[in-house]
Amino acid sequence: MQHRKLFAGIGATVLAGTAAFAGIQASSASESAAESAKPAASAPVQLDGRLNAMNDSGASGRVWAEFKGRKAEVRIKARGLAKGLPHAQHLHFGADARNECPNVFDDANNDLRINVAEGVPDYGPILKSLTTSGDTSPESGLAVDRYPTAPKGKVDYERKISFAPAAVARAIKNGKGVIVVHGVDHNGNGEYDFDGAGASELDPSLPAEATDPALCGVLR
Ligand SMILES: [Cu+2]
Repeated sequence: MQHRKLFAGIGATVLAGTAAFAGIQASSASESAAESAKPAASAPVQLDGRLNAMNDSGASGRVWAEFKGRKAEVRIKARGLAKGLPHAQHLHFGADARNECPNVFDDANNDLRINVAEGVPDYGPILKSLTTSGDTSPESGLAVDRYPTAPKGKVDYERKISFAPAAVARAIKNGKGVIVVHGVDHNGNGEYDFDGAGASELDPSLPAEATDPALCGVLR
């Protein structure tokens, strides 16, 4: 019984120690200790996820989020991204979305790319723009001057993000948020240009290279 508690997870280990002491007095005491080992509503919720390459970006990464109530400390570490170019990154969520990452079958127009629009049935619209400063609403989705630029292809990002309403925060905590890092240098010429894949379906003034997803991962 005590043995099982030790493997019950982060935080529970400490409580299991308390239960061991309580167990000396009475078995009912050990039961109430087990009861308190259940996370309270306000206890931090830890999520993480692997970021997998999309569109042959060659990138890889990881995401973590620690929720305290409706606020989350979000961290993204990635490598292998197009160097020295802005990489828009968002937390996507849609109540009607599948809450997962796209796959090759989502390439509706068979152009061998998954653009942002083709991924929307999977990950939904932007919920949070994971900018380096200022606004984090969907309006900053393409604020390319406020996103990491991946020197040497690497991103190490950390920021506290507020979520509202509570139902949305709950959905993310329940594993329905999808992280997408955008920006793929399809033709490998060291810049986002229209020769790579034409204009973005989101904003024709931007090359599709700037908006195509490079990494995707579900935050669970
Ligand atoms: Cu996005």
